Amino acid sequence: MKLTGVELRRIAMPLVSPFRTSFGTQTTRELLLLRVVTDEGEGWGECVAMSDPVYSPEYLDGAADVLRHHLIPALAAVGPLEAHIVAPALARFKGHRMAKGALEMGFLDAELRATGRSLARELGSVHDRVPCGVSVGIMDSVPQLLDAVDGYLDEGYARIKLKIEPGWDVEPVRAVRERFGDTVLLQVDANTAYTLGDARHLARLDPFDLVLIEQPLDEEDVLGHADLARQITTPVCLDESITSAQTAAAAIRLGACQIVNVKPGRVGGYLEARRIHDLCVAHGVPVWCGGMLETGLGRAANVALAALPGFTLPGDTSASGRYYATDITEPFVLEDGHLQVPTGPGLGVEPLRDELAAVTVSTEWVPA
Ligand code: SMG
Ligand code: MG
Repeated sequence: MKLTGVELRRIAMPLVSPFRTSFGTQTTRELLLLRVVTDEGEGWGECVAMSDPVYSPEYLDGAADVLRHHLIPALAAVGPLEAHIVAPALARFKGHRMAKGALEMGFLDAELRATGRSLARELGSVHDRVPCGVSVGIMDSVPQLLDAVDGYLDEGYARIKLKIEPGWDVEPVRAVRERFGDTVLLQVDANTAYTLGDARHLARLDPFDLVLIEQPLDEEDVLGHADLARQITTPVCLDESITSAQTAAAAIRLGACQIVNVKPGRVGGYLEARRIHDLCVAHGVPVWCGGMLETGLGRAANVALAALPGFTLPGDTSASGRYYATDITEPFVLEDGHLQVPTGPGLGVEPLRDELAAVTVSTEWVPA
């Protein structure tokens, strides 16, 4: 394939309800979509960076800038391209994994569409549907939280994840356990809101039989997570700290995580995400697929990844309706707590013209 150019499309999707985490509240999800145009056809990539660098160092304007000025020109200078060459061709640029991952995703989609292969098959999926969890934001009150959880359980979600922060942790977990019982798969995500000094406090979550606690400490505090893991019985899962197969291997060796959250954008793409899956399988470490409030495009790819054999826990692969009244693709709808894995060529889904136009803020053509 030869790159013709990339269209960078900024979109803004209103959320069905505000989503509050330990680092802030979102009411609209801004995203950057990439339409990768080659001499053999087009593919779609989705950059999961957020508007502000509060989940990770990347942010949308920065991602657009590095794509425009560095990543796309570097790929344009490479001869014939295949998706698996994208990451090595961009390796001399440090970081910017979400931007790189979006570009690789666009090439993967283009290549697979051109050859009639599905992403799920290409990655090595073994299921035709995947069980889904839901991430529940921090609320103003416990009754409000219980109503939200009740609604999600009614919809059929197979697992509940509560966002936590200091002041919103033990009580909401206790309340959910008391109201919905011990059989609900329940886990928590702190998005780095604690320090190792909070170990005794976090041990108060131990009696609630949580599946895991996700990223309690700073993303760079891998040793702190290893120390914490020895002081609590809830399994520690890393999200923000796992930026590559290499950092995953180190975290596992150090005992910093018993479970790994894989987000393709965070680790530079679906091919690196698969390597992390393979690494975890080799170490007997359960993995699950995280989410970044993707549109139907990123959701399709996440569901394909989540169908790999090592993904033994339900992911944050919720239905489109969890976040968006209208998705830009045919919506993903929960059936019996599961989403169907797309089987068509490439991502297996495409943006709907009018829905995409309705949320587009700007487009920019970056020629190769
Ligand atoms: O897509 O369902 C989703 C989002 C799940 O909680 C979720 N993601 O740290 O895991 C995480 C967060 C990151 C994004 S929060 C704005
Ligand atoms: Mg997380």
